[in-house]
Amino acid sequence: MNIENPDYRLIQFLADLEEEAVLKLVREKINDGKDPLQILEDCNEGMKIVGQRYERGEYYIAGLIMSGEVFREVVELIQPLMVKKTEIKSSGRVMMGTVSGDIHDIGKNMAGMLLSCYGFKVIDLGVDVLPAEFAAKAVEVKPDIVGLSGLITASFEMMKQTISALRTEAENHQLTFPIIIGGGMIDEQVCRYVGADYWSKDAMAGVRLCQSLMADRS
Ligand code: B12
Repeated sequence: MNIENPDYRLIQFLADLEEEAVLKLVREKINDGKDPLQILEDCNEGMKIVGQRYERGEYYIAGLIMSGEVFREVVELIQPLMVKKTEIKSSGRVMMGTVSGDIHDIGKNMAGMLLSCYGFKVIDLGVDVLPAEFAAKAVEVKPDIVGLSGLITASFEMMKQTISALRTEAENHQLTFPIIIGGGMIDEQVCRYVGADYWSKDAMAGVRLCQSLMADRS
């Protein structure tokens, strides 16, 4: 995704938790045929400001909850456009979930929604998923790619444990699948620490990565 043409009004409305103003502006943008990905990206920028305000003690947990609710409503408005936007054909199977101890799912759901739009079959295990659950499900569904999401620092350790469990089961059952990690605080260093194959902090970049991984497999 890019932020070449950010709409600072939308970013600001979301940062200020102005629910009605956000939804009104998003509806206007949809009616004007604006790029739905750009709308999501602007909202994502607003969420980052919410996080910063929370860190500075300007917002409390209620602010985080509220921002999540507003973002969910925006996704509801955007989702029908995304389905119509792309042709549906099977591109591969991606199993994904948020690791144990972490209940953030907005980014994971967004990545899953985009992957579905681009023809991937998404097996979503939900949030707070234990390493053993990931591993058992991988044996059952034999995914082409596994995506782990995590937004809090504590998730890094869980990603590490989850990846270790997944690799053990993959070896026992002769499965091969690359593992991608995603989330706002992920970087190359985290990727190396947890032992993932790839990382992405952008859902659309994640889709492109999955497309290129599938191309390499065929
Ligand atoms: C909304 C929110 C919440 C909501 C979540 C609602 C929900 N259903 O998800 C609620 C209120 C539940 C919440 C709770 C908490 N939160 Co919170 N939360 C946020 C907030 C403001 C926004 C997160 C978000 O949804 N962003 C929008 C999405 C679209 O962005 P994203 O998740 O990064 O996803 C993008 C990419 O990362 C990528 N992506 C994500 N996953 C994946 C996976 C794959 C495979 C791929 C390819 C891509 C991908 O795609 C997305 C789009 O590009 C962030 C601040 C921030 N900006 O990150 C804090 C934040 C993550 N929370 C934080 C904290 C501290 C908490 C709590 C501990 C607060 C508390 N005291 O209880 C709890 C933790 C609960 C738990 N155990 O998980 C901190 C974490 C800090 C840290 N270092 O650990 C943050 C960073 C705020 C801050 N700056 O302090 N939170």
